[in-house]
Amino acid sequence: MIGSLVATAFWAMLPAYVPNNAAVIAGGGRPIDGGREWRGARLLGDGKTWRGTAVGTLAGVALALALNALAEPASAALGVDLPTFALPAAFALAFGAMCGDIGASFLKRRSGRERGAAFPGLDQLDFVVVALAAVFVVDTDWALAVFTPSVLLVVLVMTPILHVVTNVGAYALGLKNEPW
Ligand code: CTP
Ligand code: K
Ligand code: MG
Repeated sequence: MIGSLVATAFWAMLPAYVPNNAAVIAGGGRPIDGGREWRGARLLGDGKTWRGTAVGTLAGVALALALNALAEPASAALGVDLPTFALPAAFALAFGAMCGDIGASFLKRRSGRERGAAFPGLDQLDFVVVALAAVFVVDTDWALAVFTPSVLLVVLVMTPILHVVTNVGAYALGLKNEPW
């Protein structure tokens, strides 16, 4: 029971988990805010780039399409009914995740935090909240069917744990400047 909830939550959220990690690898180039400041601090900062955002979004959508091809054998192997992703849902999860991360940087700059500073809580959940909100708007019936209250609860508990583990891992591998 809990195993199938975790499998469903992880599978359904993968297109939202991958974009941030892809952006870390692909990031660089022109910042989205073009260097502009607002109220004495950068609007978003150098850590939010066009390339990172575009590559991250595409990576999330591409992963969703790959999962679609694997849904049947994976469901059979695990004995769980894993969902497939229509293109709008895939895009909402991936782009929503990137927008959540960008929104968090906006809030970090407003609260005087420099690029790379930690904001516990926000760092771990920003992308999930916006990705979920986006997919509920874009593909409401699908989202209601997949993200039942118990799956949502698993997502909210599991995501911060996965976020900490992947970021410490990326830091250890030298891919990230900070372990958060
Ligand atoms: N990145 C990017 N574009 C994005 C998100 C991330 O290019 N939309 C890249 C940047 O190179 C960034 C790295 O991924 O430095 C790590 O992402 P993150 O930790 O979110 O950014 P920070 O540099 O820590 O900046 P901030 O304080 O604004 O979160
Ligand atoms: K972040
Ligand atoms: Mg960071």
